[in-house]
Amino acid sequence: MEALAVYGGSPNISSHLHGGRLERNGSLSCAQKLSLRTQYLSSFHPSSLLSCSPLLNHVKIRTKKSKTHIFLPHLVASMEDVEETYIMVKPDGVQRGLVGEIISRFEKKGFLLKGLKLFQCPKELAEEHYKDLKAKSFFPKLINYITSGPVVCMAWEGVGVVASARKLIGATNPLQAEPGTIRGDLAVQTGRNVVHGSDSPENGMREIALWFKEGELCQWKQAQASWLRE
Ligand code: DAT
Ligand code: MG
Repeated sequence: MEALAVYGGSPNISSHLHGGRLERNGSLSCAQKLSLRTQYLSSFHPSSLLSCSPLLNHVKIRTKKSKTHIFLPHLVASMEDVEETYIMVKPDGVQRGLVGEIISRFEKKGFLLKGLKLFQCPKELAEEHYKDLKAKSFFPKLINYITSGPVVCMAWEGVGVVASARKLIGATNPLQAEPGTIRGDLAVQTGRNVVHGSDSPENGMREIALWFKEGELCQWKQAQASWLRE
């Protein structure tokens, strides 16, 4: 058996998923994506755990011999772990000229940038995005802040990207954020903490669907993919 290069991540599970019916704003709902992901993974029968499969046409495999096999559980595990997260440079980050610095942290880590735009957020969208905080006393100030100037919206993809991005971002209160994190290095106050990151894979999908329209996300493969994941 020869399997020299199996690209990790899921540019293809995503395009598979995005091939389905789209919601108003062009993205599948969390439930739709999870359901499709489950269907996709359950299509692997145990008897084909070590085989060639038409489902794997999208997987790039270079072989020395004519017959190719890959070990499917390994591939399934790597697809299962791929997540998407919504990262946003808040208006203070844009005004302070920190956009490049913040994008760079995620780029250097090796995540895949799928969507990027400068955007003036309307009040209704800010309220929907932060709806879980509606009862908080700081909610009106938070909405004013997020809508006070352009933000930079980003969709990032990768294995474990949600938790990793939260680590890169640091604690909500920048004074408690560790040095080396974005907030720890670049901010001093909770109400001006320069960047947002989704707090769960489900919210990652929800927020990307909220902030990006159909056609604004790009499916592509990183040239460096095989240097990031074995
Ligand atoms: P995070 O952005 O770290 O996920 P969160 O979801 O609890 O934090 O809150 C969202 C944003 O609301 C946060 O980035 C800044 C603002 N915020 C949270 N707690 C606050 C507080 N006690 N006073 C003022 N703003 C606050
Ligand atoms: Mg949050």
